[in-house]
Amino acid sequence: MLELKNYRTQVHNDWCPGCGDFGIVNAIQMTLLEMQLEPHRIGLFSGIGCSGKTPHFVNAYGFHTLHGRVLPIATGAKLANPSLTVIAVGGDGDGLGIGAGHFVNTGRRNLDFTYVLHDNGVYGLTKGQASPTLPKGLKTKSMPAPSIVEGINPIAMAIASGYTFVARSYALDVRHLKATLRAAIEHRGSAFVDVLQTCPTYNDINTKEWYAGDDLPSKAPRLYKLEETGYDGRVADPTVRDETNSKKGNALLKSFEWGEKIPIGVFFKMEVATFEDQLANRMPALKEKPFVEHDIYSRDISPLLDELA
Ligand SMILES: Cc1ncc(C[n+]2csc(CCOP(=O)(O)OP(=O)(O)O)c2C)c(N)n1
Ligand code: SF4
Ligand SMILES: [Mg+2]
Repeated sequence: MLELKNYRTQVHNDWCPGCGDFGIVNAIQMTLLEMQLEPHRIGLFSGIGCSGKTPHFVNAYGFHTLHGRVLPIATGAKLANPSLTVIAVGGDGDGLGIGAGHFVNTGRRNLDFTYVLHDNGVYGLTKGQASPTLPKGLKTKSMPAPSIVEGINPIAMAIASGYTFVARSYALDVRHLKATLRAAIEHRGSAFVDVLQTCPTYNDINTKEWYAGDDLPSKAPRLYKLEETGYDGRVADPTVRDETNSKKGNALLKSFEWGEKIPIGVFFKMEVATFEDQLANRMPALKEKPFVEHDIYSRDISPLLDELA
């Protein structure tokens, strides 16, 4: 029986006190524990940013990659060894700024993996510039003037790109985040989880108090759970185009709800063939065994060279 300590490392953590990233790393460890996934069967990859340090603190395979490049690396790992549980993590700048092209094209593939976006509205590591998710007109304490560009809606972008599981959670609601991560990991296909993350050092707008609704006359929390409202984003039969389209449309509409009320939970879910399954159908050698088990060094490639000569 694996215990929480099996998912922890001894690496010193230098995130700022109160950073929402602590909630995310705790939720990841608790999800892996709940699922009893063995650390050597997990690949956890990150981009660059404060969020990029996450794999340092989780005992699993994986690494801290390059800014905006976590998704190609996670894709390579999953294709080489489909038996791995692959989780990619990264910041909103990492995934929706420099890595936006990879975000879109990875969604189109429907690889069986999970992508966790640390959505804090700022470039935390580089001292708080506006990230692509910061709405137009807002000015955090780290900015000299309000943003004059529109913010990206990550949920809408994920749905438009083809992710087949699209959800949102909150870094400071570890119970909800754990349940959402588990559902994302269990989903067969590309799962995207937009995690609203507080950055107390640079983002003084989307704070813990703001999410709790302290500034509202009602004092009611901004975040509410989709699953408690009767909303159902699951496509029962993906072969029925009208159903798929209407579920995507509902999810898009919901994703633009942002203000006094902000939905969290599963916006969209659909089970269709994964990229790996389709690839294995096309390449018989992969059906037999994964890339990682092929002896590529002693393989005789002379028939292939003769064919190309
Ligand atoms: C190619 C490249 N460009 C720019 C940088 C500088 N840089 C490092 S982290 C970062 C942004 C981090 O913001 P985000 O991805 O939102 O992560 P956070 O720190 O907020 O978790 C930038 C621009 C870099 N490391 N590499
Ligand atoms: S700068 Fe923000 S995101 Fe980075 S560790 Fe500090 S609080 Fe967290
Ligand atoms: Mg960020």
